[in-house]
Amino acid sequence: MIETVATTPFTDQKPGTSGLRKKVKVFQQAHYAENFIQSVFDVVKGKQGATLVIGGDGRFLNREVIDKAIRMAAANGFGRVVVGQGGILSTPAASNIIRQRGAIGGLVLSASHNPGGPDEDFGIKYNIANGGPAPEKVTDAIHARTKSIDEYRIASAASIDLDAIGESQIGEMVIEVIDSVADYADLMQSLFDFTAIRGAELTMAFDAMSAVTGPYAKEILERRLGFAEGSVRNGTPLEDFGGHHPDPNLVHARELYDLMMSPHAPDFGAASDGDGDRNLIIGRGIFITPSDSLAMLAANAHLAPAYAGGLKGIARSMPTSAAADRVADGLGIPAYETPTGWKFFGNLLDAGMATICGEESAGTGSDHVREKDGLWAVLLWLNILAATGKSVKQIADEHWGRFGRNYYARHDYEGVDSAAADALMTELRGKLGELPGQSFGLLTVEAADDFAYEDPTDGSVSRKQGVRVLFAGGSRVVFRLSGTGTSGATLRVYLERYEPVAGRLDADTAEMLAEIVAAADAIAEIVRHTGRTQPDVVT
Ligand code: VG1
Ligand code: CO
Repeated sequence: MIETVATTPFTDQKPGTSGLRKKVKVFQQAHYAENFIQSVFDVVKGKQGATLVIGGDGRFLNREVIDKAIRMAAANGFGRVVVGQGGILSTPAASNIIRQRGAIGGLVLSASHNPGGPDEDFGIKYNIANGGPAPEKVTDAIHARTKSIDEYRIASAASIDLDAIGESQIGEMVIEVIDSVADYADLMQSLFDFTAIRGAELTMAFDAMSAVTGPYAKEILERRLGFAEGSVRNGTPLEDFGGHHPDPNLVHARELYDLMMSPHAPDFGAASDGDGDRNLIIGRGIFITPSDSLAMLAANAHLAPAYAGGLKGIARSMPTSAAADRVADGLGIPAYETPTGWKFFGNLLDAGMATICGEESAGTGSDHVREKDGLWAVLLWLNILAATGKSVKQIADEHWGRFGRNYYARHDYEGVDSAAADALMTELRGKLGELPGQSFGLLTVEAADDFAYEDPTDGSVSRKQGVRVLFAGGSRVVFRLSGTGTSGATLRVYLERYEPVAGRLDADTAEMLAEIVAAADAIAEIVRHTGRTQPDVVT
């Protein structure tokens, strides 16, 4: 009952920042998902008899692709597939299960913060045995395999029941359907002081954005921590996220933001994305940028039981603000700067060089798993609020009073013509040598480069990870193209200005960054290349 099916390669199966992401319609082409999954299996060594974890964020196509993946795993000799009930596993929960079960790896089916539904996006990502996204050498091997694949193996089987917890079999392979939430909720309970959080009697609003975190948040926040019923909003995962972008930023989580700025604001507001690895943090009357959140969490992490012994190091992606570096400096621990994407943190975490990692794109996490983790960040904030009795605003003000403030924003230009975006980056790269010494308004360029990263654990080098322009005084602008989009190009412009402790710590972000915004356009000629005078999204 194992069938070997002849196929021909697709030319567009190169994994991006976080796996292969395409329109659902692309994945619906005959053999498309199968080709990619077989290419993954072809590069996984030692799969005979091994355990594979499979789960996704519940978006349109989730069940269909899981069904194929399970039957292909059986035909490729895996011994056991562990799958979340209903096909549901948040990305951090999948990472946890891979680690707890000693699995060889896992397939995480998600397009994260991208919209879902028949006309929207889907994705497949392979995670390795440490629970983290496959590093570049693995994704490169998968991509190479997609270009030459000529057959895949699949078992024909009676339909697989993803809804009933328990075991069944296809041939020799066991399929184990597990509770999607329990192990993850237990892990969170082992890291944080749930008794203190419960006792603090805080109020909160958590927007699950009709995505995967709903069941996790209800179990942890409402059941285990005693937050009032209804504290979790949009808590039922929907195949199309109710038609919204499950992206926890000030544009797509506008309702939460408005609530937190209103007189009815609870103590704490938070949201997560499609697959549960991102977080948005808003206190009463104050939005905390993800870069600041990383820094504030790192500075206060010792207040939570799991981190009471201190941190080994802090890692951030290059476009993330340097606020975390100042904390590392203050704590006397190393700071690391990696390219965009969680896959670059895995080695640092495995080597015990870093404990907390973060990205400006609302991703924060620690060595408890090998993915960023939205609810983890929410719980660490709650633990800090409970332990200190302070408000989010107080924590932020005191942090800036101690370390200074990195004003920060990201401007996204979406759906830009790919050729125009490539031309912008190529021209920019071409003038890096002549930028130092040039002035733009009051800003003088001190250095400019194309970020390259050498992994300190294995020496692997990743080049062309984004153009950095550093100005005298610590301000900066970074340009890079997104690697997660599914149509056209997205230009991301990251803007940062440092104000020391004695400077203006309570000013308006847009006002503080205005000069850098003007310099960014002058340097990269955004208007000329893209025809856009305004970004589509400011976060
Ligand atoms: C974006 C973010 C990056 C993040 C990645 C995956 O990538 O910038 O920081 O790791 O999404 O996040 P890009 O290449 O579009 O800038 V998730 O939550 O979508 O898996
Ligand atoms: Co995500």
